[in-house]
Amino acid sequence: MVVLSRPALDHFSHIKTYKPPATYFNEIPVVDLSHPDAKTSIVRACEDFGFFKVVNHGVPMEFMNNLEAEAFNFFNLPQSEKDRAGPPDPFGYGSKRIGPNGDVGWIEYILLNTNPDIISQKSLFTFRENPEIFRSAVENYIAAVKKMSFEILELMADGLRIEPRNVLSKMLRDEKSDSCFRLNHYPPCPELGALSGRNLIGFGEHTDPQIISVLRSNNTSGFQISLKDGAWLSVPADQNSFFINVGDSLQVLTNGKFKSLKHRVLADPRKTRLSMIFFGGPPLSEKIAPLASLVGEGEESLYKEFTWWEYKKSAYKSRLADNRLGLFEKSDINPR
Ligand code: GA4
Repeated sequence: MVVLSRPALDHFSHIKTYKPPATYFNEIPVVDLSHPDAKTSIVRACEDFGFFKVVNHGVPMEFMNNLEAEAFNFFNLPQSEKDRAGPPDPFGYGSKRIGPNGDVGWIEYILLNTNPDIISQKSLFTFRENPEIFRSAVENYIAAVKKMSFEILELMADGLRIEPRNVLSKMLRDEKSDSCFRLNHYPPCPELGALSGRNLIGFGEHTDPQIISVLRSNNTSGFQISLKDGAWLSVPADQNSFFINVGDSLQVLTNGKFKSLKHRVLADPRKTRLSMIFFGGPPLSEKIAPLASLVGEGEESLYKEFTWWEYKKSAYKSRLADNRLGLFEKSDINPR
């Protein structure tokens, strides 16, 4: 990524550095997947936050480390090499521009479709000497993370006491599941010193449109979640764990009981952040509407039914920070 001068930096959004009270740090829910009652803590975390950290997840560290190393190999290539894998359509390599509608961030990334047939050829061919090493690092990692996602969604169904227990996971297990995967590289931004007391936005605030997102990063923090009172809470990095976000579609499926959480990433002046995120989505033709068993007696369904394709189409017309679910709400009762 090209180093920018102070005036050029002004094109990026920055915010006044904000330090939330230290007590907030104790609030991030941690779910031990090996605990017999993991389902109860998952449900509580999704209701209260729409976010939690997962430990004892069973994904081999080797897969996480291998992919991290391969990702760094890619991002350390000369710019002209990386550009051959872009621009994103939406898959492929992208730098600074996020999505098609004018959002920018202090970031470069690779976006991949996780369908095994189409793990983007475009981004992998740049590894002309070792495309297979990169491909297998991506595939091993995604396979293990998918497996963990299925387990989490099944524990969620158990915790919500809904049947069958694969009611949520089957949307991701489906071979037509429209899931995607993102490798995000946030280079350090030393020029930030010039913007004293300010932070540069790496990835602007947004909610994820899918069902769940599974994030893993190296040990550089920067990820922040939005709390109910509007404050931003910095999530301490933990390279050995995963962080789960409820997506918009899961908010709808649970009739607003689970919240899709707004989050963002701030750039660091000194350290490189590398994150990998699996976005678990349903097949394009899947109908998304509150599950009947989750609309209690006397309660109303808060959302109109839509297909994932309709939601996705409308999401790609929006800006990152937009409230994408607004269009699909039945009345003006806003569950957020
Ligand atoms: C946010 C979640 C995922 O990163 C993503 C993003 C997508 C993109 O980068 O192309 C979007 C964004 C995300 C939501 C609104 C639209 C589409 C950029 C954007 C402005 C891959 C996704 O599925 O939705």
